[in-house]
Amino acid sequence: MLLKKAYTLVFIRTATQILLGFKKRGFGVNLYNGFGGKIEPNETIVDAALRELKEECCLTVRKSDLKNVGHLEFSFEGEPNLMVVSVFSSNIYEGTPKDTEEMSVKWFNYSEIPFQKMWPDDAIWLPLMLENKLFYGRFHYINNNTIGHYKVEELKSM
Ligand code: 6U4
Ligand code: NA
Ligand code: NA
Repeated sequence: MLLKKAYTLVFIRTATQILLGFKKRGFGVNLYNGFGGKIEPNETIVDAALRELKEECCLTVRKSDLKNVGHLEFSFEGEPNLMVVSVFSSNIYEGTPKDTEEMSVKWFNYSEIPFQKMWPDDAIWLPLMLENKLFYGRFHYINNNTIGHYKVEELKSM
C-alpha cells in the first residue's frame, strides 16, 4: 500500500497566457510550475489551494472562480508515498503577481510554455488543460527526470 499525500496545484490563465512560477527551493526546484503545496490538517483542498496561491505569487482568487480541472497521481521508484495532486485553474484573479521566497513568477504565451524546464509529465497533461478538458493522470517516475509507466485520460466530470 502506498501512503497518500495530498497537494494542490493552481494555474492562473488569460485567453493567451499562463502564469508560471520558477521554483527557487524544495521539491521541484529550478522548474517552472503552477502554485501549490501540501494540504494542512483541518484545511479543505480549496482553502489550501488559495492559501498556497497567495503565499507563492501574492494573487487572490474567489472560491467560486477556482475550477478543479484535473487530478494527478505521482509515485517515485523506491518511495512509499503516492503524491495526489488536485489541479485547479482560474482566469479571474485579484492582485498583481509578485516574486516570493519560493517562486519567481512569469507569464508565458501558450505557444511558448517552457516544457523543457518543467516536470516531464506537464507536457503530457497540460495541453488538455489548455483545451479546457478535465483530466486524470497517473505517473510513475524512475528518477526525477524520467517517467516509467503512465496513464492519462480525459474525464467527463471531476
Ligand atoms: P514547503 O516547501 O514545505 O512550503 P509546500 O509548498 O507545502 O512545501 P511543495 O511545494 O513541496 O509543497 O508541493 C509540491 C508542489 O509541486 C505541489 O504544487 C504539487 C507540485 N508537483 C509535484 N509533483 C509534480 C509533478 N510531477 N508535476 C507537476 N507538479 C508537481 O506539474
Ligand atoms: Na509549494
Ligand atoms: Na508553499
